[in-house]
Amino acid sequence: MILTFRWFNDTDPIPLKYIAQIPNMKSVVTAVYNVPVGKVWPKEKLIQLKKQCLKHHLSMEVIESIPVHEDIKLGKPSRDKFIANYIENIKRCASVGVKCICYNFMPVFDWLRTNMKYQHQDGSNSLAYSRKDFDKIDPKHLHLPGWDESYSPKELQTLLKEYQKISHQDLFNHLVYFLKKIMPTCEKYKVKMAIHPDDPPWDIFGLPRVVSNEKDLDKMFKAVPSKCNGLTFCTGSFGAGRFNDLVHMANKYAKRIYFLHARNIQYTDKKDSFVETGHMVGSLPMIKIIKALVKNGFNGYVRPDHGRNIWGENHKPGYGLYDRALGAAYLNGVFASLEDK
Ligand code: DNO
Repeated sequence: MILTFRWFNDTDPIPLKYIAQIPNMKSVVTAVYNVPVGKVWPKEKLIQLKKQCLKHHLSMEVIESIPVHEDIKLGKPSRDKFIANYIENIKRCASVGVKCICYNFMPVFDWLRTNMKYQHQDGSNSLAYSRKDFDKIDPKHLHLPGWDESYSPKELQTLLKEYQKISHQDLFNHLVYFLKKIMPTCEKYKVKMAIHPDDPPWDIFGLPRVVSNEKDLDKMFKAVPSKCNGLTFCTGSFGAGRFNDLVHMANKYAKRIYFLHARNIQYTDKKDSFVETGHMVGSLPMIKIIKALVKNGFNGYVRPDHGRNIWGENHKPGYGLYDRALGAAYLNGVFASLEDK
């Protein structure tokens, strides 16, 4: 495995120097953040980011994310223009050595939680989701830190209305259209696309979601079999859906998994509520999942995903240094013992 760490570059209070001090850290996962969704990223910015990483002996091989413009997800006529820009971004990333691009196809909203600072008994805090709190949310006024994109209340209203006409099958068709258009470029420049699952893996606010479970993945890989069409296996996202058998999925899709987001959650009710926990402890069988991946030849990028705020840290939810560094140490141990033949 290749150990990586997400870094929000210009806005990230965590210096690359600290990231580089984590044992076995190899690569930085980042993106260009100040360019509107759908526009082309300046090449100079990518070169500058790469130089910053190299200064600390870290590579920059994974981008998370190049966001997909809503017109592509909605299948509007303007999508071709945005897909052309997306293709240009893939080429520009490839030109600075990027090998894997994480993205998602969730309409309007990225990941969703109902509590940014759930207090644990040990004094740490983390992200959490509860159905009871979810039911109180007005989607027209929603913004969560850590999202790649967010909209004004007016834009949200318009978008939500536009999606009323879009069925699951429509959204899936639009995903396939997008993938078929970008695959030739990915193949030519050897860039692997790694779609991030829906988080949580079910429809929210009446919006369709099509990357939530095994059936969705089978359908997507059947429609677009190119090897450049791959998956970000986000354990916490798939795992929030109790219908998902993560060990089975890790076995089945190992060869399509190019990026592992490892994080754990603890179920807090019998239905769909959960809190995020340290990487080692929780409801998800992390060791069994990683064993299944390694057994099936997984050799991709791994990053410790969301951590708690611990040791007095008060960071962007999920993205502090300390708990993610502990997660990295844990993942190092698990992978080292399994990969040692
Ligand atoms: C949350 C992240 C997601 C992810 C996007 C990928 O912490 O895992 O925001 O980056 O869904 O496009």
